[in-house]
Amino acid sequence: MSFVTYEPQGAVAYLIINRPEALNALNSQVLADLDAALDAIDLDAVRCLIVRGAGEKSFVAGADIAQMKGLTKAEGESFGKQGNDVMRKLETLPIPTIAAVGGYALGGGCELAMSCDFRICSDTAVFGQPETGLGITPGFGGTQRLARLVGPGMAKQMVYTARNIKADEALRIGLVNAVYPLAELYTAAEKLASQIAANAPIAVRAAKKAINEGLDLPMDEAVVVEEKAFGSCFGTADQQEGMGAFLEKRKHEPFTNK
Ligand code: DAK
Repeated sequence: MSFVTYEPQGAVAYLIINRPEALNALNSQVLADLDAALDAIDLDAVRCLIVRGAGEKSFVAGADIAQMKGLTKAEGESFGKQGNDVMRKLETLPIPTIAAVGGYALGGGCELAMSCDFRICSDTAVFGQPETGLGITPGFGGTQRLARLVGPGMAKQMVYTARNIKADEALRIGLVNAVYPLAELYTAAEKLASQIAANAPIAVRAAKKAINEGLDLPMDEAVVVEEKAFGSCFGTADQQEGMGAFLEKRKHEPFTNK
């Protein structure tokens, strides 16, 4: 049985970390299942992915502490690499991804959420990087993505103090885009995902790639990345239909991903 459930619902799909008895903590089997689930996504059919945890209490409460406790230095590095490879696969998935965080997103859970394009959360959500309180550093990109998202000062404060923050603070520092009552979280995620899925997929994917790649580049090089992304949309059926519909003052036909 897999610890990750994949649920396609038309153009939107859910990826659910399904290990509620351990608050969805990530052991190497969960990471392997996540890796396989990402590989299995039908990128022709799915236009937006929602990542969530099973149950009402937790998104993911971190990497599995019970598994990590006995690791040697070499095994720790290998576990870190397995996690990093999966997070990077998620981050660079061609389609947009939304983390819908209902409850705990700690350590590896915060890192999983940060590997998505953006995050929304429940008012019960708790974020944090508790690793230094466990005698380790954050290991699935937490020392890298958090600083890029909320700035180095706030990231360092969170990592050094290992203090958890609640949803309202996560919103204030820009770690999440919006907070909803838990009962409304997944409906809100689906609404956002449907809005994304209704736009031209080639353009949305090219925009994602351009934003991600440009963030790591000096502006002179970043704008060249953007020019290539922009150019790649021209001549597509969706560009012709989108612009044609505007000029003809009508609603565009559903985009075809062509
Ligand atoms: N790992 C393993 N099991 C966990 C877990 C975790 N991270 N979080 C929760 N569980 C398990 C609990 O052990 C408990 O199992 P049983 O005792 O029932 O068998 C079950 O989930 C329910 O948890 P609690 O009974 O503790 O539930 P509470 O409501 O009382 O508390 C909590 C919820 C989220 C506050 C608490 O469970 C908690 O503090 N959990 C640990 C949170 C945490 O510290 N997360 C960060 C983990 S460290 C690296 C690679 C990776 C990493 C770092 C470095 N390199 C290679 C460099 C990643 C590190 C982390 O993510």
